[in-house]
Amino acid sequence: MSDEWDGFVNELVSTDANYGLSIKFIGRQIDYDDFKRSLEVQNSKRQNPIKLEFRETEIKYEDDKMWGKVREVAEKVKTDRFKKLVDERKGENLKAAYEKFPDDYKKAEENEFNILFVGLYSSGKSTILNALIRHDILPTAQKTCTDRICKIKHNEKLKKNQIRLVYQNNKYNFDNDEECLKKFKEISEKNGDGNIEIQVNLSHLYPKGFENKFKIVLIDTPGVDSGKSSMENNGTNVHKDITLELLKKNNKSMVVFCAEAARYEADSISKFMDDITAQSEKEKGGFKDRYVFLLNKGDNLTFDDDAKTDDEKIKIKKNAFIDYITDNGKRKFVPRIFYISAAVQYWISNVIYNKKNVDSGNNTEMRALEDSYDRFNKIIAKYKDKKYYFAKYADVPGYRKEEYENKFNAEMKKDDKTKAVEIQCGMIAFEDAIKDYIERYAFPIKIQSMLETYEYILDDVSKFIRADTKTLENLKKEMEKNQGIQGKIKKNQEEIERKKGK
Ligand SMILES: Nc1nc2c(ncn2[C@@H]2O[C@H](COP(=O)(O)OP(=O)(O)OP(=O)(O)O)[C@@H](O)[C@H]2O)c(=O)[nH]1
Ligand SMILES: [Mg+2]
Repeated sequence: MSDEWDGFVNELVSTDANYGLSIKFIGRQIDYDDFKRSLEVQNSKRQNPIKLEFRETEIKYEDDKMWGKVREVAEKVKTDRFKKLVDERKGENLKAAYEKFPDDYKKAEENEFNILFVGLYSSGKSTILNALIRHDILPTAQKTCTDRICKIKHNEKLKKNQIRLVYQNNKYNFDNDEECLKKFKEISEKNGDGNIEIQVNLSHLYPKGFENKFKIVLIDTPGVDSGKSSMENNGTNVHKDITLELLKKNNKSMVVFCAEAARYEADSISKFMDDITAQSEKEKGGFKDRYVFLLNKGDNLTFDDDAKTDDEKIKIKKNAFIDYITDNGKRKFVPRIFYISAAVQYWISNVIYNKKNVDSGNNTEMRALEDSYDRFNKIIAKYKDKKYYFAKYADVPGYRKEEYENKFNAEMKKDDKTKAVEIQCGMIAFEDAIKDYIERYAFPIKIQSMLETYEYILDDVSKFIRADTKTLENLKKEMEKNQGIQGKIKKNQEEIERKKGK
């Protein structure tokens, strides 16, 4: 298949056909929007666009309604009448579960949506996070740097410049990045226990209408292959263990795996991939796209083969990476890959937009970041025909790429080179992937977590009361159907992207 392959529409309707396509859709609103947009983009690219008709659209499984139903059942489980039923049962497990239920339920309802940043040391996790949160508060360095887990939590009450750091029950408030970074380093340098929590306003990472539904929590982890970690612990890599443990505990979170575009081979990756593959095989439908792979430091990427076009070279590199992490296809796993340069995004967000003062003497880290920015600009300038560089190869739906291309052209017209370069460096595409993921899955995941807090209790007690569990059974059926449909649409989209890539 060639690059001109445009997906479904062309597959179903031949290029010279003069008939239209009538589509019946049953599913969630968000999937419908996605699907409709994809088909419209495909159609607009045809020489003879056909008439697309969306009819008999049946929007099912509305999140808010489902939330209401799960709550309704939970309230029933809390009643005295129900408690009496539990008391009458003999099982100790049931009683223990029932005792834990209110707390578990409350936690699931308050739901934090975790995004875990894992990967090799010095691959740029902390730099990526600084760019993502629009602050410069996580220490970054060319040597092994992060040595404990740091959680960055959304706090809607904080203003754009405000930061709160929580460590061992102490709260420190800052209104500028420098002070916070200083405190962060001070705590890291002491060999004390405990993880650091940062609170900032992360509104910009939420899709519209989702801010009140859960808290986004970004988690920075130490590099899994860190030399420092092994040396200090008799050769055992504690960092890897911490991270694997975290990965297991957060079996519903989004996982962002970071490596360098030009250096990703390491023994620890293999173990990681085995874990991830095993986990993802257990997961149904769309939850699979909770794993995202970032190939960072794209500004360092060199292409040695002059006979090939730039497009071909990136594709070859991407395929080599896919072969590596899937062990040449042995691991059944479809990775979503994003080439990025966090340094470029960091420079644009913090230095150019936020006007950070970089004249801080002999700062090698800053100089290195600036070098990356310059280098990237040179690459972009060299390829005059390059439209949107890394964003073009990001594993996002086609309509997103259309958006980047249009935006890029508009910025170039306005002669805003910074904004144009920002699109090219790939971070915007990655941020969109986060938003899309949240919009599509975070809420169903929350509902499912709530359901899980009493599913077992209800199953057990159901031997007594049929009426209440009927609601539960229906709910479970709906959840399953819902996931099935998401999975199917996702598969179609992947198919489209895959064929396009060939
Ligand atoms: N050239 C280039 N360098 C980068 C980029 N992103 C990060 N770096 C540099 O890579 C080094 C490591 O970055 P960190 O963000 O500390 O990496 P990390 O993954 O958090 O490292 P650990 O915490 O030690 O695991 C720093 O010197 C960064 O400036 C990038 O996109 N391009
Ligand atoms: Mg780090």
